[in-house]
Amino acid sequence: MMKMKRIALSALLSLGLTACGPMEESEPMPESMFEEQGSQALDAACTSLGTGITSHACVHSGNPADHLARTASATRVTSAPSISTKHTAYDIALPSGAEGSVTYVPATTGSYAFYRTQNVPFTVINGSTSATVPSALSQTVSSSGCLLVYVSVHDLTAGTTYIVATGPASGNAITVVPEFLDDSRTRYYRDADGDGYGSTTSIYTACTPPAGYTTQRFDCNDTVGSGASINPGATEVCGNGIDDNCDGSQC
Ligand SMILES: [Ca+2]
Ligand SMILES: [Ca+2]
Repeated sequence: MMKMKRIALSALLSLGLTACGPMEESEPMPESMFEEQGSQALDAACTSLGTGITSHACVHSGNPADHLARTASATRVTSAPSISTKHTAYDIALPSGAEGSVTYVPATTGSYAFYRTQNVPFTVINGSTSATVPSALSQTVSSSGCLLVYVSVHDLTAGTTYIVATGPASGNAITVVPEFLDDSRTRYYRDADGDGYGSTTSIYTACTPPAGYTTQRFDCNDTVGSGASINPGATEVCGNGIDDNCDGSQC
């Protein structure tokens, strides 16, 4: 019974707590995952955010109903206005020509992406220790029709009050969209033969997957070379003895 419970726990963890970076589902769950499940950080293999999480943030920034206004504190204090609600675009008014501060208290430990409308100084500070939380990843954002231009990812601990200091910024204002990476993961399937359809081996990540992965699945032959012409998008060729289009039958 204990073994079954452990297997079930392992399955749940792999579905819900896999770190941002790629992890082959066929790999066994490392023991460390059980011990560190509450403090996972951005995986070292994650070098950029995938289009899924960026599109998600852009939807919030583009929806007037998802916007909330905040007036930043002029000083770095843990009593500064909060921007802790996910899926929200915070329109932050900054002190004229100067930096301003808001706070973020994560509900869950993990990696958080802070998308924003200007690439200006942006510092995340642990309100308890005053230590700066370095960005695990930062990059420009280029998404058609989206006002978000920059994002940085920070590994945060649940319940800690973080001071987010930003600015000065043009117009003394900046919009920030906080996203939790585990909320916006996409499943990618291994496509060894490069035909655009993947096999059952997959990774589930908010990051850009390594080369050779696709969002389409159901490739019944992912063999390099010979499998490239066999996939759900192929035309069935009668009489060749092959299920070319992966529908389970030949004609
Ligand atoms: Ca394939
Ligand atoms: Ca067929």
